[in-house]
Amino acid sequence: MSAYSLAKDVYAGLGVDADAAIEQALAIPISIHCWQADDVSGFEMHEGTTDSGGIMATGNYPGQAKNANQVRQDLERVLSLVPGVHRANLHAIYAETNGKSVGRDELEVEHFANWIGWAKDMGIKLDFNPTYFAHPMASSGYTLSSGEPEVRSFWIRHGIVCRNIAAGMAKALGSECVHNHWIPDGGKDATVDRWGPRKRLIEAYDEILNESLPGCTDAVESKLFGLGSEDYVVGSFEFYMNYSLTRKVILCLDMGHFHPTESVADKLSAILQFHDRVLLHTSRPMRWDSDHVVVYNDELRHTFAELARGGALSRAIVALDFFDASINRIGAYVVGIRATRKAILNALLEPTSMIQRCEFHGKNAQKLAIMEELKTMPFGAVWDELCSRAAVPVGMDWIRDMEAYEKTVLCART
Ligand code: RNT
Ligand code: ZN
Repeated sequence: MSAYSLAKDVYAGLGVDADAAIEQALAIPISIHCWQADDVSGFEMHEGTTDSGGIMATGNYPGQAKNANQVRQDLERVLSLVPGVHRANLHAIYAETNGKSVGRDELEVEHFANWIGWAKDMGIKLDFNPTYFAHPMASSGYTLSSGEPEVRSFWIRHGIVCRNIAAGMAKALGSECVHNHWIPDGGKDATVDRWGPRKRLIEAYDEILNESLPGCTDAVESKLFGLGSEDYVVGSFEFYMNYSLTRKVILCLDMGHFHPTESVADKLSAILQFHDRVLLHTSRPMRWDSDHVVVYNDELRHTFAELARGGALSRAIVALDFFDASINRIGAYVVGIRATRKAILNALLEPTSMIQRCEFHGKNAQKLAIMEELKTMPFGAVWDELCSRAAVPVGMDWIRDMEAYEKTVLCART
């Protein structure tokens, strides 16, 4: 008897159908961020020095992708090592402009023609993000909420052209394109005008989102603090929670964007009482918003468990958001993507009604005992089966593939 059929029987004993869980777990799309491949650098050319805009990948492991072809090459390799349905998530700075300098407020869907063609070839869909950071016009630390009309209108134009690009991608690929707005705006220290920027930010988004664009699904992402915005973040959680609800756009929860003891998992059952869907940026904060590679830890497990318990897995849009330049970047991707899919599978294997019944009847010791036993159930055998059904390497086998790719491809990059 195979390890899987034994495991399947164990889960069946708890009333859980492992085959169905595998099938469901494979079908949930995970949007792979292109920016782990090149450390959030992008390929645009512009004059003057730029600040990273509050986010930064640290490390200089060999193999950073230096152009869009290399990013796509890396993503293809990654896709061959991870099970299930995936999408690719781009930022505006990944436009291909044929060596021409094109302003961020002049970008068009044509600048993403190669990406769209590639997505078609790969049979995947695209998501998109305006890039409101790492640009001379963002050097004051304020973009959409800036008090300088020129700066603010430049970024409003950027938001508008990016929505058109997202709608174009959606049309070309026959799928909605999730278009997530994150801005770095905020103050480093003792900010005394906290009202003005927030008021202007509302007005800016209202202008950007004015037109209804089929296929473009807008989301807004809050943050607690960033590099250079330690004291004040214009787009805080309270700001976006209210903005998204009143304007009917999607709220994005990045797992690294809250106080360290806050649980994103716990927020879901509150937010999804009011919202149809939520965008999740899976990330791993270490002491701060460090964007470490996602691993299969309690936070991730609890997040997906909460969604599954609420029958809400299809109401979460799952997108990865981490970047580590200190390790093999293919490895970073594969670890994070596999961990995310594992957490989804784990959630689907929970005998939820059984433990909820215990709780309902006040049998809380029994509940705790079952949950402890669940931790050492033969989950690994079900995960391996999922990988083998998806025809991707099982267990640690993918590591050799990563090493071979490093030798032949990554180390050859200069
Ligand atoms: C930054 C946000 C944002 C970015 C990406 C590149 O703190 O998390 O989502 O990481 O858009
Ligand atoms: Zn994010």
